Amino acid sequence: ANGHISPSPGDYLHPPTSSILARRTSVSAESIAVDSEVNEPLPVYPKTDDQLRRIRASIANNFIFRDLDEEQETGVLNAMQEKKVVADEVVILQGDVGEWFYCVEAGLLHCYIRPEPLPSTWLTGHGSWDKFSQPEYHPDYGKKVAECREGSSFGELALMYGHPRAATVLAIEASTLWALDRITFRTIILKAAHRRRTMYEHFLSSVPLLTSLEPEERSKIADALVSRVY
Ligand code: 1OR
Repeated sequence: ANGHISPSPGDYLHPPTSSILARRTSVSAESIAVDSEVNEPLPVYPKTDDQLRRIRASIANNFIFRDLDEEQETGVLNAMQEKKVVADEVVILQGDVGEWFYCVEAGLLHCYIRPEPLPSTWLTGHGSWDKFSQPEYHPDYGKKVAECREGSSFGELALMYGHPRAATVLAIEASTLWALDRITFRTIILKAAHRRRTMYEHFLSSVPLLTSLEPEERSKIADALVSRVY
């Protein structure tokens, strides 16, 4: 509550494992020092009613925002900045340091992953890498792994794990994005997700049918839970 909570050793970042990448439906981030940055004043960029309406529409069906209460949502909306990108613009470059999380209001972007370190045959353009000339491969950025359209978001992994950007995100069409800074993302969104996960893990541990599961398995179920009120 006072912003000086010391995270326990288990509260620190772990590198994203392949299982985390495979289930990008979670932002609970295994364990993150979510309380470490709460003293930072969060940015506020005034918005028109039209901009607020457009952001709300863009995040309405995005699970990343599902845990926010009204005050937290206001904090996120305040901190967002509109960013227009043109076709062929690189929004995120694999390997860079992550500073922003992006929501897509309109447009289309592709995510690509290339092997690191780069095979030498890639640099010379010879050898057995002819598959990179196939449509699903970008000659510089590698294999296409995802598409980001209206209502989706990207750029959360580097902010969650403090790791270099895991993919390159390239605008295929001119696109309108809303960018959220790292501090606001961690302070509001990750914290809300962390709180949600802890609450559901606790609840799930009391369900007899699930007692034989590993904690890690219960965490995955916690992430997948959706509340229904009857
Ligand atoms: P970031 O901060 O690492 C690049 O910056 C972003 O690309 C990343 O966050 C994700 O938001 C987005 N693996 C890694 N990053 C992906 C992937 C991905 N898809 C989208 N991004 N995939 C795993 C491939 C083995 C594809 C999962 C469907």
